Amino acid sequence: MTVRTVPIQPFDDQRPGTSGLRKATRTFQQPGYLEAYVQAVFNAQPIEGELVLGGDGRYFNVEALQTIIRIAAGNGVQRLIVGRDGLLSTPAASHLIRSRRTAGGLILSASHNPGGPNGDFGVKFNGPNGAPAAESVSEAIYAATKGVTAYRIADLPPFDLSRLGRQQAGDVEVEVVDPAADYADLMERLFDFDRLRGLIGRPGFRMAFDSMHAITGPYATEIFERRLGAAAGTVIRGEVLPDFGGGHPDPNPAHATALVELMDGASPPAFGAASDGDGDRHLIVGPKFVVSPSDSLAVLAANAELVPGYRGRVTGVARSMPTSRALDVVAHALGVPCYETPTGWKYFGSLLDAGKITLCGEESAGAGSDHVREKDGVWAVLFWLSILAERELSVEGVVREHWARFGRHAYVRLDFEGVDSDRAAGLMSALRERAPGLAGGSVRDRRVLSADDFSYTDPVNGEVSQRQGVRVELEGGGRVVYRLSGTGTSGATLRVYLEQVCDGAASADRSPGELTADVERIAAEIADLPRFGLQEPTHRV
Ligand code: VG1
Ligand code: CO
Repeated sequence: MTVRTVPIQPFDDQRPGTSGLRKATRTFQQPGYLEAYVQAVFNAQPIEGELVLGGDGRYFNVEALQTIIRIAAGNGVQRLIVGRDGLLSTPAASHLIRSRRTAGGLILSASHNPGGPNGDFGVKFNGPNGAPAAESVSEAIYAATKGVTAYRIADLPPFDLSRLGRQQAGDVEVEVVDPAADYADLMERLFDFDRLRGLIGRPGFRMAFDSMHAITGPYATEIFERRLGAAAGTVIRGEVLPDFGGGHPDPNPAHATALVELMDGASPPAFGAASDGDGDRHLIVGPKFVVSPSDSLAVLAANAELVPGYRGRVTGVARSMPTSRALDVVAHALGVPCYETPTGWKYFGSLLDAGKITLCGEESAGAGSDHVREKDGVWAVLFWLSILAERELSVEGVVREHWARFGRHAYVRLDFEGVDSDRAAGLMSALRERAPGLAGGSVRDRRVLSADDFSYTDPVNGEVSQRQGVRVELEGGGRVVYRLSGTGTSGATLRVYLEQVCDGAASADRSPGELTADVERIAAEIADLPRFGLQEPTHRV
């Protein structure tokens, strides 16, 4: 096998964000761009052993995989496990890394960002525990990108990724695996599939799962239709398309409009769900009722005793800082600790590995557990179905009962997209300066209990992550969080997270928008949003 060393100029924009390196597809297609980044990963993190490879099926996925196989070979990797047709959902890749005891994996995805030649592409590196590279490793990769002067690539013919089984070329063996099989087996070990079949077979029960033409199509079809017996057609938009059908595969009411319309229409299914580009997020919808992601996480934790895989074994829970504090209330009732981490799954890995937490999640519709080291959309849907099977309640009934018992944390996120990067940075630095002085005073007649820029010290490894977002806690159960997105590919996205604790029963018929209106006015005043030209958000989710 011939290995060539190809000289290259380093690129200066390869810093991984919230979840790996995410850029416009065209950026990734520049000569040497992908190669330089992948070489930097190997330079920062030499791989001894097998590597898992797969992606969410977006445009450029297969070409990029073939290149990565050759660079991996050039760097001494002799065995790779690849999903058929280059497909692996993020949680399934995490599972393969763990179950096959490999040295790690590369997942090609830009998750909820649109795909296609004019869309986005991404690469993330997960370590041998199956978790996204920790911040320190991501920083080491970034440092390596600045010093990459050449990449090593093996001269190999392309592998046939449509054919299951092992193939050898040069010194390299590639094993092509069914992307869904091992993952579906894992789900069968965690959930009681007989009970789920009972629910799905009940007269009158119908469900819809919207794969948004992204990676969960094959997984949802295998699990819901084949293994659980849901009617053909339960999985909608199940075919994986390179441009996700032109859509934006983010499972929230702003983008999963087909599902929300179905659930709002005449004779809707009893249960609706959707997942994102790479299959790690979930949206749960009942007839005319959308579950807020932070509530979904709290509901899963509150009902963990109903699921065989979690009965009697929840040691602790965690949520990202902007996620509503609904989870904290449940943790208190369960008598287990609740950790607050920065945004991004990489911060949960150490807590999961150390057994400090069993369940965790984020307001952006990600929830997961110690079964893998990523968030997991199909898993969350199976968890919800398990709750419905045991509790004889509708989706709305489960949530209303949750609110009545634990209180309600009304929640809205405002996304201001396409903000000029300098202006966004100016807004955040003004906020950082102003925050400490707010505590003890009042804004619009509400007292500010505390205000700071969130800093996190990992309780397991002591790593410190600073400047993770400005949070302001208000008297009367209000909270505002401001941070800049780390997954966008052009300009800046400012996220403003609004939360208001309410009486669960009394507020049940009111919308999150109404309930957070006062907090929203305070949020605009504190950050002086109008002065920065930010009147109306691009989305409210
Ligand atoms: C967003 C979400 C965050 C999530 C991240 C990756 O990051 O807010 O909660 O972990 O996407 O999710 P940001 O920095 O844009 O707010 V995914 O589904 O893209 O892997
Ligand atoms: Co995702």
